[in-house]
Amino acid sequence: MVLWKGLIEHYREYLPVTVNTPVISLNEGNTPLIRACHANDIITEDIELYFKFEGANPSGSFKDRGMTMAISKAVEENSRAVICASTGNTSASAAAYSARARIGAIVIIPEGKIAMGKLAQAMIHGAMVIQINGNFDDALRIVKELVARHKFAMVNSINPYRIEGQKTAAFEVCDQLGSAPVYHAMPVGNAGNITAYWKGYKEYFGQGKIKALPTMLGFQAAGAAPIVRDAPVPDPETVATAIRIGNPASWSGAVAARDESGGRIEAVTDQEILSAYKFIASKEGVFCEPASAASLAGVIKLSHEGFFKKGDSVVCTLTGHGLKDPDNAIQLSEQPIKVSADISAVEEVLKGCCI
Ligand code: AN7
Repeated sequence: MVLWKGLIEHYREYLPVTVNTPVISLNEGNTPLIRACHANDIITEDIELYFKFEGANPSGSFKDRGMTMAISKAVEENSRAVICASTGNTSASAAAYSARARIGAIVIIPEGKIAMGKLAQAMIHGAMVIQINGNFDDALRIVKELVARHKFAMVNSINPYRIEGQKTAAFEVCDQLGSAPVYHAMPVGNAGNITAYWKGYKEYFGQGKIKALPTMLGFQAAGAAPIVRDAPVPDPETVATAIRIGNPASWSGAVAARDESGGRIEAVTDQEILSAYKFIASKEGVFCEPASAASLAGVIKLSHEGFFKKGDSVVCTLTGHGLKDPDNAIQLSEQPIKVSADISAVEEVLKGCCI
């Protein structure tokens, strides 16, 4: 058996690490690329649809790819504490890797607008959790001001090591498929991930590992779609709290990925997001969080416009695990049937079902 040692070890030659970098890893990466089996239900054209399930990372989101790099470099540079603003997943990941590295983590989050599982993670890993009476954009502004004054290492995706780690997801997709997909679809919030994937694909192309580049498709929530509208959104709002961001830090990276690849960045409504979210869970057996489903919601929307061709391979990144946000799952599902604890009561509700 060959142990997967995490993405820094696996893709070391592509990453800015040296023999002196202490690798802080939770064996992240190597996530499944799952072929959709019911794509025909929702997509007009006969495409090959795949999910890159990043919820299978150790803290349950793609953020672990960037965080193994950012925390390893922070330790190499003798930082004692890291800081980030977050809609939840960055804080969960930063807290986990900081715990492992035995350094402090400070996370600044919007009060009441982060999914319960993510808050639980930051707390149990021992981060200092500061909730502000504002949104993610306010939190990021405060973090930027703090790092200008104090000696914290900032681990938001403005930190270039985060992008370096996250680009390995594109490498994995190519290694798993044997080529780049024709289209790569993903949710866009702070826009670090689309920037990272595009960098990864270009590097693999430059190394001759793939013969063609994919076209990048990014999707923002309609109530938080600054890149689509080409202007910051002062009060972003969406059920997909992970991407409730009005002024993305990697805005220009996302625009470059779109334009260089000849792709699109479009908006999807909360209803479209939730319907894709339910489809992925109830028809494909994959539980992702609502923000992740923006990728498939966008692919469905484009398919209705006749965008794809028969046989196109389309990869949707499912960025985070559904367990992070149990409240949305419970609210959108049929409620459990309550009966007394005897077999006849249970049989009564089963009548007309399967017996
Ligand atoms: C599940 O945790 O910004 O476009 O602070 O958690 O790279 O920001 C999370 C973002 C998509 C968007 N899906 O990625 C944070 C944070 C999930 C996410 C995104 C996020 P970017």
